[in-house]
Amino acid sequence: QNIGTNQAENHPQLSWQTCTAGGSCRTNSGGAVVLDSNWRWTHNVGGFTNCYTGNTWDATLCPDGETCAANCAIDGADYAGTYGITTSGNALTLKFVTFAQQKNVGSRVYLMADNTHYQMFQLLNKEFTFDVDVSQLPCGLNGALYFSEMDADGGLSRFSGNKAGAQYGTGYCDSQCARDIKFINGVANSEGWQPSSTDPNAGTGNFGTCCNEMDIWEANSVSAAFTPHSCTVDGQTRCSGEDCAIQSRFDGVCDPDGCDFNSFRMGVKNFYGPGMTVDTSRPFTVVTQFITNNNSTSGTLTEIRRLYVQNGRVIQNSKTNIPGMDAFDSVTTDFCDSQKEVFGDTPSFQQHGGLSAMSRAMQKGMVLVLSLWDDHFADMLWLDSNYPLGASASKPGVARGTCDQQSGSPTTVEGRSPNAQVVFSNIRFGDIGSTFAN
Ligand code: IDC
Repeated sequence: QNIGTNQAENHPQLSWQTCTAGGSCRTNSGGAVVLDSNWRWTHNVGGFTNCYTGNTWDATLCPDGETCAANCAIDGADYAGTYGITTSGNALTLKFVTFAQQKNVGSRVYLMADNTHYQMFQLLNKEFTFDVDVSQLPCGLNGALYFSEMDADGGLSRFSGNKAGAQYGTGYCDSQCARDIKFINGVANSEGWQPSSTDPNAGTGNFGTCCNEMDIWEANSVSAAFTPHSCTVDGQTRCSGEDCAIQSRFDGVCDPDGCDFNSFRMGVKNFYGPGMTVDTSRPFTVVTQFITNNNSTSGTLTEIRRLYVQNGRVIQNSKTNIPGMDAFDSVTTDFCDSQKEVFGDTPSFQQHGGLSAMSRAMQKGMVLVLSLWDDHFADMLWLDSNYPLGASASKPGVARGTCDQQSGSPTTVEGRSPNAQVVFSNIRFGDIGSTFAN
């Protein structure tokens, strides 16, 4: 996994702020985003021959994972032209479908501290805030902002086969143990690669890449969720076999479902949406607070709180309105236990370490991920419609939003809404209460 030099890599600059109690925020220098390596042109070292085309590997350059990594390079990106990624001051826009020489769908970028390192965030006893415009995100899309427990250098120092590092967006991991990643631990994931039957640009290999994940924001204009996901492994970890949950969803080293707070799913159907309490036809501010047991950064995570600000008004999160549940308005162990029990869901979050595992990842430091995606596995119905298919919408936990069950197929959304986009802006991080006007 070498660096390709056919196109210069220039990270789009993105300014963001650090705030301290007392209310002062200062702009950090050097803020920028980098495109994940999976989206990049992958070709032979020093040449123009594709190592990977569409959703298949070149058998000559890639007879096995190690040789492939040694033979292949990932190149620089034309952020705006190829991928529809632009920044202006403190705002990042991710466009959905971009037609250049080829069709590109969605993207994933990471916040950088410098040219070769991701910005690490230690979230305990802190507050993370951003503004978002979801008005152009219809059913089936997900404009996501989240944290993954990736290496600061993308794995460059840990894996000799990885010569590209964070500068080229390597080292991704998440709690789904992503198996569509082309290089993991400096080795190509070409062995056992199965091209996707529905995605002309994706496939899955024998390996996956797992780590703790804190989904601050997974949303479109109809529904939103925030969700911690835990793992039994520490830091970015490659999985194979059933550790990647290949046969059965809950067999892996990470928790795929998480402990999700979606206001609609938690029984308040007029809270989030166009013209609602949080009016998604206009931009708004999303505040997330990571409360610890001793109100200090040395404590352990006990609660994840959510606030919104719109038109200068602070909006408290909706309160759970589900028979058999208390009026929870935040994610706590009690909320997770009660929700899983009342909805009849598998408590895989708790089984993989729950808030304690999340707490350890937050103490260590996590990387900020921003992405726009559509869903080839479940059409995003788990976020914005009734899910699972076939279950009665009146059963608590099934209804997650007002989208039609036919609305979210990638073919439909890419065809009907290629110009969809999300804008994330004004990222602020700091002491509790310091990042927004009360
Ligand atoms: C969701 C996760 C989300 C992930 C998505 C797709 O929270 O981060 O991207 O799955 O894999 C279910 C669904 C499950 C949901 C989960 C929460 O099967 O897909 O997880 N959930 O909505 N049934 C009950 C709960």
